[in-house]
Amino acid sequence: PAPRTVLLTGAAGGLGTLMRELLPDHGYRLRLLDLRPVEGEPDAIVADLADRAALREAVRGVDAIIHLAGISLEAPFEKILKANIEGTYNLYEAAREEGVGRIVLASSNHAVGYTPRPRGDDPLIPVDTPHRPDTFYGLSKSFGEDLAQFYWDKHGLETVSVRIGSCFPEPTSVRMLSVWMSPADGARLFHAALTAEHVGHTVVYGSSANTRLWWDLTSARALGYAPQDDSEPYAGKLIAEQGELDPGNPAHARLGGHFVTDPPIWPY
Ligand code: NAI
Ligand code: 15L
Repeated sequence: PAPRTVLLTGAAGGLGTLMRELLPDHGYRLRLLDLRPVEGEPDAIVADLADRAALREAVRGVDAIIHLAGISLEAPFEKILKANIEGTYNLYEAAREEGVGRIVLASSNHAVGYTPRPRGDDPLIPVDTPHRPDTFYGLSKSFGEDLAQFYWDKHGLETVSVRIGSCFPEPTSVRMLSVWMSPADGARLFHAALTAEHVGHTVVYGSSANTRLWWDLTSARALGYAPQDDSEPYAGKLIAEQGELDPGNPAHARLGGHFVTDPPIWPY
C-alpha cells in the first residue's frame, strides 16, 4: 500500500517548508520534526537528532520518513559529526527499532562534488560515479549513503538517497541552470521515492529536466519520476548578468561549484 503518514525531519528549513506546502497535494499526512519550532505548526515535534528517545517516539507508527534535518552547508567537522553523521545514525536506529520500512534521505551533489562537470559531448555523470566529497558536509552525505546501503543489506530497511542539486524557487546562478530542482519537481521526486516498489537502496540525482543537466536521471525516472520543469527560461538573464561558466575557474570546473574551492572551516 502507498505510504500515507510521513515524518518530515528538518521541517522548519528551506526545503522542509517547500515540501510542507507541496506534499499534501500528493496525498500525504505529514508529521513534522525540527530542532527549531515550525512556524504556524504547533503540533510539530521540536527535537534534536541527538535525542534518541524523542526520535523513537517521532517515528512510531509512520509509513515512511523524509530525512532533511541536519547542517546543510559546510561547517566545522565536530558539528557535522554530531548533526549529520551521529544524527542520521540515530534516525536510522529509531526507524529500525520501530519497524519503519523506508527512508527518503537528503543526500547532496556535494557527496560527489569533486567530480569534473561534463562539457561538450561528455557523458552525463552516472549515479555509480565514486564518492568524491568536496567538504566535511559532503563527506557526511557520502556517509549517509553508505549508512543507507548498510541498513538495507543488514536490516532490510529501504532508502532512496537523493543527491539533491539546488532546490529553490528559482535558479539564481549559472551553475544552478544545470543542477536546479524546482520545488514542484522535488515533491514529484519525493513522491516517486516514497511509492516505487522494491527500491532496496537506490541512489538518484535530484533535479529538474534541465537542458544543461550534468548528471543522469535514469535511476530517478526508473522510480516513476517524470520531471516537468527546465531551468532554461532563466538562462538568458543569468548568463547576461554573470557570464558563462569559465573552464579556467576551479569553482566552475566541478559539480560542487564553490564548495570545492572555499577554504575549509577548521574547528571552533
Ligand atoms: P536548511 O538548513 O534550511 O534546513 C535544515 C533544517 O534542519 C533546519 O530547519 C534545522 O533547524 C534542522 N536541523 C539542523 N540540525 C538539526 C538537529 N540536530 N536536529 C534536528 N533538526 C536539525 O537546509 P535545506 O536547504 O532545507 O536542506 C534540507 C536537507 O536537504 C539538508 O539535509 C541538506 O543537506 C539537503 N540538501 C538541500 C539542498 C537544497 O538545495 N536545499 C541541496 C542538497 C542537499
Ligand atoms: C547543498 O547541498 C546545500 O544544502 C544547498 O544549500 C545548496 O548549496 C546546494 O547544495 C548546491 O549545491 O547548490
